[in-house]
Amino acid sequence: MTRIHVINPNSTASMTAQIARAAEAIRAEGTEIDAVTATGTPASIEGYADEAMAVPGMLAAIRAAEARGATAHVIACFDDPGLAAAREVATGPVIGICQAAVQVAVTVASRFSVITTLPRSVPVIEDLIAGYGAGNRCRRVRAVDLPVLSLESDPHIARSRLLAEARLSIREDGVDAIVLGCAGMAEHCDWLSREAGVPVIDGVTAAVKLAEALTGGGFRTSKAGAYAFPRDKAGDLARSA
Ligand code: 5HY
Repeated sequence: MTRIHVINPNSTASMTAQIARAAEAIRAEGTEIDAVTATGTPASIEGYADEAMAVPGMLAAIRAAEARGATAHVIACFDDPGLAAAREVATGPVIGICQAAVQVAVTVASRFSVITTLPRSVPVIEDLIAGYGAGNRCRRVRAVDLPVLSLESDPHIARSRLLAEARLSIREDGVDAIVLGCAGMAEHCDWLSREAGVPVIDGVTAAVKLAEALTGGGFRTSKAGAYAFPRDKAGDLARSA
């Protein structure tokens, strides 16, 4: 049985619904998608403080999903917030949509650029991509200069900006693929690929398919090292007394 927990770390349910639609559209026969909106987290994640404030609610959702039998987890936020912490509390594999999108991009293209929302997210994503070892394959991280939630409230503006930025990237960056740098862009993926004429990679799709593959291969997060479950500290002080 494959049951993929897709957690939206921000607290905007309508964004989770869009993410869930994208996951349901590409899931394999027999895969269950358990899409969840985090509670007590920012309405959208735009930078380091929002990320930090989203992690506790996200970890609680991961623990609850494990109790419901999740075989893998997808963190549906392109900042991959709390990815390592999530792996500590999970038994199934935990996949961030940025990491998954990057793995697909370096497999299907020689060079890619990312298009995200606000300029403040550009260095965050640049550092993520460098950490995933793909810095030499990513030409540039671009931004459409729109807040995350306006992708939903102003979809026509979002599409025109995405297409303009994608065309610039193909011309200026010399890329053969584009990565969408926000979970809230998922529903524009196929349209943008047709209009731009290059493969466009949505991290939700990439992560859900990777989660299916890892589940199918029986892979689980290793508890032999840094991703071991968090220690219980209750007895530590008593021992040192
Ligand atoms: C995301 N923020 O995918 C990120 C990406 C961004 O609330 N969901 C968010 O645009 O910063």
